[in-house]
Amino acid sequence: MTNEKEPTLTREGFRDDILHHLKYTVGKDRHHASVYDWRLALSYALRDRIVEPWFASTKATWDNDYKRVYYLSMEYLIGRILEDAAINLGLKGLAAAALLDLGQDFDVIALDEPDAALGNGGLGRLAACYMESMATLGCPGYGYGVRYEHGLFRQRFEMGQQAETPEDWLSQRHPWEFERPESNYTVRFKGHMEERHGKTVWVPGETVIATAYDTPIVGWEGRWSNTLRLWGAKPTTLFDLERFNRGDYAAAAAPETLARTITRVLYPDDTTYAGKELRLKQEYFLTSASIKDILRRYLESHDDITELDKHIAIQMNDTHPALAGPELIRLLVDRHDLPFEQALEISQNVLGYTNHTLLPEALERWSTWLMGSVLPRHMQIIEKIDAAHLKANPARPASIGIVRNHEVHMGELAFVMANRVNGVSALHTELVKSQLFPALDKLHPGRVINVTNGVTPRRWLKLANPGLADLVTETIGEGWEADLDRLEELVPHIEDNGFREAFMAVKRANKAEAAHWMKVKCGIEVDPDAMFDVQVKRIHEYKRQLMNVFETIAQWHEIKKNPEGDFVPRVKIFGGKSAPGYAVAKEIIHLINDVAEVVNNDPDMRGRLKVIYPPNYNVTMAERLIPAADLSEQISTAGKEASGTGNMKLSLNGALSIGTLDGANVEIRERVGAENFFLFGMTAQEVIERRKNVNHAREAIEASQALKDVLQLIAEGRFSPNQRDRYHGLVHRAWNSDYFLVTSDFTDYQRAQAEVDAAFLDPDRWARMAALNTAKMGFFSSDRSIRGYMENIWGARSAL
Ligand code: CBF
Repeated sequence: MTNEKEPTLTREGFRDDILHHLKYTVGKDRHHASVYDWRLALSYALRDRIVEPWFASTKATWDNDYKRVYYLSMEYLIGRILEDAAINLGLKGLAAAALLDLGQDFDVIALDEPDAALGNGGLGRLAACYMESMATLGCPGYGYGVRYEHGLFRQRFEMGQQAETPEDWLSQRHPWEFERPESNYTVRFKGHMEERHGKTVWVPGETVIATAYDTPIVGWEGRWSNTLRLWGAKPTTLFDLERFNRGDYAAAAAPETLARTITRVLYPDDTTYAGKELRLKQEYFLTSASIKDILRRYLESHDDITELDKHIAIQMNDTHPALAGPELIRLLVDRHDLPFEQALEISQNVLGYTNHTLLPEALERWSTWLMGSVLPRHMQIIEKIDAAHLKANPARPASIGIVRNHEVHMGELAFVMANRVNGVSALHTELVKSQLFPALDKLHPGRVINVTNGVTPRRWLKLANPGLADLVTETIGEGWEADLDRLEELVPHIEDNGFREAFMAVKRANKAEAAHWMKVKCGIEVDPDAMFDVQVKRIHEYKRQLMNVFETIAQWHEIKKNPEGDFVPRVKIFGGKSAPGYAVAKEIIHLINDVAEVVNNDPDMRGRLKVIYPPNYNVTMAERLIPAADLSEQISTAGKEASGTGNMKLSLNGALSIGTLDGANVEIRERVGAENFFLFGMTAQEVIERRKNVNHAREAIEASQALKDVLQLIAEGRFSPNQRDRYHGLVHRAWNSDYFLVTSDFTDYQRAQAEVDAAFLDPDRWARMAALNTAKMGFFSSDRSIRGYMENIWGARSAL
């Protein structure tokens, strides 16, 4: 189904659309309109253009009874929408021209949009890329999520330390969504179970209403559009009038407080009991409203609920929505009177589960007590699922039960309830089979499959790097945006001097722009001809920002020892947030900032080394920094990064990677060629072996004078002169525990960094390698990933 191009849409016509919305939707006179008003008017004018394909797509799905895919995710790291929508509609040029006629600048207006950060990192950004790719491929689908009032916190640095303040994206009008007060569901919590006339009845203790907000997601060239449906919470009773009249205002507002609390923030700190309960409620809130909505839609055009699995597929994005299984069974049994066994089978046939992590702390477990008190009916059903699984698999070892040690294991629940479980890179999938779920994999051979992650080239090349996108189009013609494998056609051009020069000129321009931005944002001047060495991602021990800082210190020390020496100038750029309760990661942030302070103020470092750490890394900042990167730091402890997607975005934009054999690095290296990837470090297997040596850290440090010096300098307080013992704990851990093997990989990392320097000193070689990175990234389009899901998991067909 294609959306017919609108022959009538002209610059003048679009200008009138903007003015119409400015006047009648925003209610502003053009002579008094602010940038915000213009942004709203432009957004509404663009949104109008999405409505046609959106309606057409929805109608086509109903008319043809296409299989629908439902993507359940607690996170969507959407970023800004305006420019993305304009590009996909093919209207960016027209919009910019129309605005110009009105004395406005498209770029200024686009910059005014808040960055919708309804996610923490990779998993949420992946969900956003997948929504866009599903729309591009015409995969009839819905994304379901939570409309958090406050997204991921805003990060500031106070004396070098992370401070968090609430993010406030909804304090302004959000022009992309349609509120659907008529689409609402009551979600229940707590209470108790009763047997009535032979039926189990759940008498809830608390209720809230989930109400829908729909954002149309338009695919490339506006050919198809899907819906992202986010659930907001409303109280079931507005307030308790009797209590209010008695003057007990706080108690009168209790229902509203419960509702607001549920959708107030992304990931409330769950280190407390109250936090855990809230998190579980959030997960159930998403799941329950979504499953009810899915069944309602299904029953509008089908009579037989037992045929559900032929018409829909539901994907659980990690274990967070794993209550989808028990909730679906509950509705099929309690509301549609199916026997438990049949409900179980149908549910298993529709559900898929994507695992995104091997980290034990990220695999959710809930105490049976908490689950039983918040969701008493679900606790019963989970026990029945567990018992049914054991009955069907009597050889199942006790160690892999869903309910064990008084806890519900959501990974096992999701695995048992899904017909397909997928890892997100080839290596990760092998580790899911061999380390995470070995016994379940043995019981269900073939259930675990791989779908390597991908990123949308529309946002991560066309939007983020217009210079490179134009060069690609000039070189290989149009069409690569929806067929990224065509980047391979760049390969012969890499032999051409002119192409390489043009390629590096784009990079140089991006770096100059980023340098200007860093000057404004951080007050630090950097040289665009220095190597931009970039590590942007969440701050976590396994991602080993610490190793990068150690190497920075080693470099600083080298320059100090030999101030007249020749050094390849580098700008070390960090970006990322730590979870608010993660003390060790916060200490790493502090250290990076402390090192930056010393390095950037040291006259010996001029023109050689700078450390930049702009606060509040988000999608928008990524769009700015990634196109400017020369070097991409992908240095996690092997076996810990499930895939990574920043690694793909950076390579796509012509950065060379320095990395371990972890996650999707392995596949990136296979594609760009070993000679174009700076590999170092232990393999996942070697990591396991290395840990068996209890003295691994001590031995590694003793073997490296550079590392010994680094630790000594930190311990002496050279980077924390006002509090010399600030990092004693950190240094002590490096010597004595070092679970993530920073010290054991450090020497090899330094060796690889020296190779990076040598390559950078040969600009022609570097240009070839960089261009080859871009040319070889076709595989990492999220379109390829979504095709994999459609074929191997969802059984869904493209409607286009
Ligand atoms: O699969 C998407 C990403 O998910 C994570 O961010 C996650 O939150 N589990 C992983 O850490 C990434 O490796 C992965 O790319």
